[in-house]
Amino acid sequence: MSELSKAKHNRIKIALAGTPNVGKSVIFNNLTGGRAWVGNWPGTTVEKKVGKMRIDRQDAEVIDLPGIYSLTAYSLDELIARNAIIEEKPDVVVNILNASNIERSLYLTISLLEMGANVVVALNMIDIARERGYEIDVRKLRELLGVPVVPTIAIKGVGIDELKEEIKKACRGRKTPELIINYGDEVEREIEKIISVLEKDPALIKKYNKRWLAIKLLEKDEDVIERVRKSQVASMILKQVEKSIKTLEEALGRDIEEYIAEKRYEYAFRISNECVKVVREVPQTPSDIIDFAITHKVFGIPIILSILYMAFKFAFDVATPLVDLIDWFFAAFLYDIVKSSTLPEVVKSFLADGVITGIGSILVFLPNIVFLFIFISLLEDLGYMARAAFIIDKIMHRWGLTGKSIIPLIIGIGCNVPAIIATRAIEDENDRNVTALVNPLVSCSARLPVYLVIAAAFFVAYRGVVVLSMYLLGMLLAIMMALLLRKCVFRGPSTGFIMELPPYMTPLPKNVLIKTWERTKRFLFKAGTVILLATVLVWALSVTGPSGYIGTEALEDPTLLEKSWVGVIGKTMQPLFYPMGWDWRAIAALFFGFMAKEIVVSTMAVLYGAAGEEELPKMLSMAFTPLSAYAYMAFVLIYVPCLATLAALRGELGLKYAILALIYEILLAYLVALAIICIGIPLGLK
Ligand SMILES: Nc1nc2c(ncn2[C@@H]2O[C@H](COP(=O)(O)OP(=O)(O)OP(=O)(O)O)[C@@H](O)[C@H]2O)c(=O)[nH]1
Ligand SMILES: [Mg+2]
Repeated sequence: MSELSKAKHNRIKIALAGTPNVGKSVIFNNLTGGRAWVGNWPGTTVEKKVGKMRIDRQDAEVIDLPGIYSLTAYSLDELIARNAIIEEKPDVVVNILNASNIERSLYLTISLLEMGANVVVALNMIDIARERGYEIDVRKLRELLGVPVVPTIAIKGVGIDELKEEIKKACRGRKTPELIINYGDEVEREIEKIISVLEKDPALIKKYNKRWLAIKLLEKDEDVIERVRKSQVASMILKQVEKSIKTLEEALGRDIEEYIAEKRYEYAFRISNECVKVVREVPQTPSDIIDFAITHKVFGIPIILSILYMAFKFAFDVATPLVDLIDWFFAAFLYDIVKSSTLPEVVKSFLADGVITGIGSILVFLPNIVFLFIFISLLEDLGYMARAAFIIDKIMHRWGLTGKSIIPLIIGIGCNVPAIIATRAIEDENDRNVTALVNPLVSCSARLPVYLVIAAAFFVAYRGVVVLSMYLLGMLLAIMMALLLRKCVFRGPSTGFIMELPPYMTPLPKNVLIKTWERTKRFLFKAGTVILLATVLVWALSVTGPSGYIGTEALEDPTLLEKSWVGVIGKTMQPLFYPMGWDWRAIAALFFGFMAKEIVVSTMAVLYGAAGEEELPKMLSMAFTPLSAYAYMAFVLIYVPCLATLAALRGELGLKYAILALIYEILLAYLVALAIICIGIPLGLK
């Protein structure tokens, strides 16, 4: 082994494990100075994230993991967490408990201790426990578990230094005493028998704690059985396990797996009973009263709609002065500088009519998008998003859909890519596939610029309502498609949805800013890469055609532009959209928008020769009617997932399903746009 890989191999590993939404990522950020995504709902972290921390002048690797309730994995994210603990064998496992619900957190602690992990417990959220009138006897807890316990309030950094100290001590080799639950004489006897067979494979018991292996085998843990299968004495071990299970199930008259889990729950209950005291009766907190209204069957939905409407109002109104400023910068200032320069005509056109017009037409909406991101981050941290999921679940469940889909669907409002990755938290494969496949229907922030230019052209007075209607249409179609896919392609029962409502929390400005910045960064990155490239491409294909170079005048003269490559593309596709009556330039924009939806706007800006947030809507108001423009917005909402979303679908589900998403979306978009026209015209709409 080379020195380098040895050094890497020997690096101290610290894993953070705990139930969902307990504050693991906040603690990770505190320990490593990292920027792991923090959100007030379970399932924020679905991938492992690695950071660094200094221990005794050495770099240690800290791993943030998805939340788990036990070491039995059901969903992909749980599998990631479990493998990181079982396979990678971290030197220390920092187990984060929720002080306001210790009993629920302890099952995992017990599982970790049984495994023989070197555990340090962080008792987080003691502020919330206190608010709820609980007092925790930390000394007692330490005594009962036999491991260090550090009370923390991660968001305020309270207890973090002590936690670091305990982690350091644990790294120096102090081994955790193995926690031994007595499962009763009969079970213990069988555990012993299994252990004696396991001992025939020294390599196996060197790798895993033997008592833990024996218990897991009795629990019929498939993953552990697979590991044991690799042993040379696998058949002996499995035969003994089978015999033991049979003996025990006959003796106990019940499922052994259930029995073992129950013993652990009992143990957790006993510990929590001994350590938690209710010092103050808190009759009904304001949060309970608010929750009653917010999650109410009747009021819940109107409240969601009003909050969404407020989000758009906020994003549009507050951002207006900034939008004007950026608009001036691109459409007047930069544009004029280039146009009045002495550069050659082609270069001037390339820079001004191509790059500045195209990119400027997207960047003017940056303030709207940023404000929307701020609003979403605030709602997430406050704990409202989890409640919205709870309300929608009530409806979805009636239709045989899992409410677990809701969180990824809500994340999709920001961007569909992380939303598709977030589906990993869904256990059932059918549910996961369906949720990922319908996710692109949720209107992400990339569609916003399209709605905004069209709304500015036709629906100025009720811009908020029109934009909101697009988001609702997207959600509705996502739910309908999910139903259809569930009935036709992914048949089978749907899993239940158990979600602990997280407590309401005051959003931390730092956290909101980090999340807004991360989302904005993704948008800016897109503007600087794929959108810029597409803009250059559109410009190039506008000044050239089958006959060769046409000249930059094409961008000012529509009849000349028709002779360009873009003209050929738009004109060829136009008959397909005959019923919708769209202009060929708008159709060509759809062609390029395949790469990213913002490109629909930048392409239109180049093709209509209209820079700025006022000029483009003016041009569009001549090219569309309100009805055809509305149908166009719906088409843009639905027609294809962008390239990045397709790549995410391919990564998560495979190429076959990515293609399925592409095809169904194009068909659906066409049908919906056509339906809008066919319903609108008889109603007298134009
Ligand atoms: N009041 C209070 N809130 C906390 C504390 N620690 C974390 N939070 C909040 O709890 C929420 C969840 O925090 P995360 O760090 O995302 O939780 P997580 O355990 O990583 O969650 P998953 O990744 O979903 O498993 C966030 O809103 C945090 O701001 C604490 O000690 N007190
Ligand atoms: Mg997390």
